[in-house]
Amino acid sequence: MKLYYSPGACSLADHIAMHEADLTFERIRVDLKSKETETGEQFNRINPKSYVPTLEMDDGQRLTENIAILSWVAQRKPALAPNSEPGSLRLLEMLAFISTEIHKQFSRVFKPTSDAEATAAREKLGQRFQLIATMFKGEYLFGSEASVADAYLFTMLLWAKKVGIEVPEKLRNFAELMRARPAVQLAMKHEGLD
Ligand SMILES: N[C@@H](CCC(=O)N[C@@H](CS)C(=O)NCC(=O)O)C(=O)O
Repeated sequence: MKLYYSPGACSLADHIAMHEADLTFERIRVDLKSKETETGEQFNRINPKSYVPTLEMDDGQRLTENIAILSWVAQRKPALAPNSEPGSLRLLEMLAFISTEIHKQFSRVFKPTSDAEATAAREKLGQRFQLIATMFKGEYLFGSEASVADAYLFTMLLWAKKVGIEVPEKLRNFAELMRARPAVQLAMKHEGLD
């Protein structure tokens, strides 16, 4: 199994989740500017969408999209999904919120078409982080155990820190808790992140 990733990109969430699930996999770094892999392949040929993450299964099938890959990882290790009813839908709901309402909003911060757009996106992100902080059922999003959605949120919090977006104390504490997890430390080490 191969995970195509770029250091510090959203694929870090999948990388962390795969370690949390104790999966054995190869990591292939992708240069998102040149669209070349570290093995010298044209990434567009591997994933015509041309973005990470991309997961290649041992039978050659490829899975793309954070929501799908993280859901797949949670199916491999059900402890990484909430166990209260309806667990899989609550997970999907959370992954969709993080993906469409937080992750995608960062594009407008990283590559704004105007200063006004960047300001509006930062404001929106601040509100969304405030909101997600109220959704926690415990130390982690779904209670006392980490889920694949926590790996995704942690990655978004690294981005927030990088661009100086203030987040509530609950999220700062959560990020520290995540950072102490062996799976997170391993993934960050592999990606050359602090
Ligand atoms: N909808 C995709 C978006 C993935 C995405 O935005 N990937 C970024 C890195 S965080 C990327 O590879 N961007 C390169 C590009 O779009 O050219 C998902 O959620 O998996």
